[in-house]
Amino acid sequence: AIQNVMVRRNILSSVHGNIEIPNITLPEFIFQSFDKYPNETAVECSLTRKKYTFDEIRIKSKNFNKNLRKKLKLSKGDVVGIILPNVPDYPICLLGAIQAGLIVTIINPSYTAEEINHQLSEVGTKAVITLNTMYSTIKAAAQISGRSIPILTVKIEQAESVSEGAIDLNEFTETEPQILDISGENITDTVLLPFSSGTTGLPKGVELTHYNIISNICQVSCDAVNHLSARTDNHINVVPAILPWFHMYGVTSNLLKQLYNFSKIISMPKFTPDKFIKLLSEYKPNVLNLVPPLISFISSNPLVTPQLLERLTVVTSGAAPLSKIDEEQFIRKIGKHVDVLQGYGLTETCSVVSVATIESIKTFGRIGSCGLLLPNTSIKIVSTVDKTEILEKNEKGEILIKGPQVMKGYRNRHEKTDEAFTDGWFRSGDLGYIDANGLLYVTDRLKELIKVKGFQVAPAELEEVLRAHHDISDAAVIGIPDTVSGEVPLAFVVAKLNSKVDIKSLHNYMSKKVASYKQLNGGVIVVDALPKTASGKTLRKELKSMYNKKYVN
Ligand code: 4UW
Repeated sequence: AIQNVMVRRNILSSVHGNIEIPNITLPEFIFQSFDKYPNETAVECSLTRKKYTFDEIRIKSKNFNKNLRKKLKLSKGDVVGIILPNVPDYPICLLGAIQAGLIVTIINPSYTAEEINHQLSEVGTKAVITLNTMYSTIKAAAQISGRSIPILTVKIEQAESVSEGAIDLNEFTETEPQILDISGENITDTVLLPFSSGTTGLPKGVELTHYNIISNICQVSCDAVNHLSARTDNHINVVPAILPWFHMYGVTSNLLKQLYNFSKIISMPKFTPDKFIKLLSEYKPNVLNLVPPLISFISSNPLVTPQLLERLTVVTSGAAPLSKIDEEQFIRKIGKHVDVLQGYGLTETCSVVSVATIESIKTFGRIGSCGLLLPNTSIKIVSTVDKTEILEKNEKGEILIKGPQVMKGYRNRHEKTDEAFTDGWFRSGDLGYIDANGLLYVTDRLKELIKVKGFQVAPAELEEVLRAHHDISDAAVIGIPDTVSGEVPLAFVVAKLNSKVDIKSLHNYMSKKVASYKQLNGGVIVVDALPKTASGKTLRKELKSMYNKKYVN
């Protein structure tokens, strides 16, 4: 039952109380109940129809684990990169590498060679898994920093011939070599390294452990929170995987949680409106994990008819704020029988911190909050003015988080890790408050981060790329609101002495350097100088208000 939020010593704790977290490794946790439906489809590609059963995922990932160690001589703590779109082989690679004692860094396959190289080198990656069709791009990316690493590749079509120099993934998943299972796994060992820029600076590896990830799956799967109906012989949760598995929301909520709960996952390698609509009509899902731009897409596209979503009962939304208007439009079109559950999460918290539940919606209505804190999760709200801890309900401050899902730290970045914690509390860099019912509201972002369609865009990264341009001496990037993407980056640039910045060629330059969602779609403004603090730090806030004064009002 929902009661008033518990407050003790300035700490706001979950109304759901605490649950027990099993003391086992992530693969053991995921596989523990796979033999309930061994021969049922676990993941199926909506385009190629390639599919794996629960048993196939378990067996192939075990084979992959052993071959990685035997043939590539990889050992405990080595980092491997997965640079794949959502394909059914993804969980085999992920769980296989983790079983081998390796650490997996998940990389966006639409990244440019330089972005891929940054992530590979930042965490010392020893091998990568990618698509066969991407082999030469990935090889070139790895070679930027002089790296020659084994590249395993996945074939989309069976008929494809394996690229010369690549290792066919099938060679590592079909047979089990003679090598003992690894032993001595500690559940506080790091297993996953997604990237996040945190509150400031460049993207860095976020160290997540077996325990972090298992905790988050247990937290969102406990009776009070789980929105999936229990699987029975007569009921299967059909869940499309449109959210990319290289992002935390995708990999935990849209992949691992679904495997754990025996959903049938329908994967889609790349979102396109027509393929998504085809997926809906062919598979009639009952649960959708979405981000706000996808919710708006469903509301506004006349080809997405309510009939296509007739089996839908639950939608989750996260990664960026869901506006009241967007939520209302969606409900108006699809029907009041659908629960839209907004959640709040960060890569650093292994994804989810809080989420609305079917019961909280019933009791409190649809009021644009990010729901209730998950079990075992506490927060503090800290004043942005004087850093005091705020006790009053409805009063805004920075959200500080404690829970078993909070990361160990940023890999090889001790200073950044220290900055991210205050007395053991993780600083989210988000502004928000808790109301009298214990519902969390995230109202603004204090940190530099820009969110485009729910993806992270770090201003520092774009500024570094801009400053490397031959006509630019200084640059600052801010996020501005956008009706389609939520936010888009806008750059202020200062030209070098006797140089002129040509905006068209600057856009062209950026398109070669960074992925498409990081493009300066908010525009470029050439200025004489950037406002700075006495110590030389750019005053982004001033740029924001300058922009608002000039262009918004
Ligand atoms: N409202 C306002 C929100 C919200 C938000 C996030 O890319 P990252 O690091 O991570 C994520 C993860 C989101 C997520 C994961 C799993 C899940 O089930 C779920 O809810 C359904 C969400 O986005 O970005 C973290 C930053 O994104 C913003 C916020 O600024 C946060 O620090 N953010 N969710 N509902 N803002």
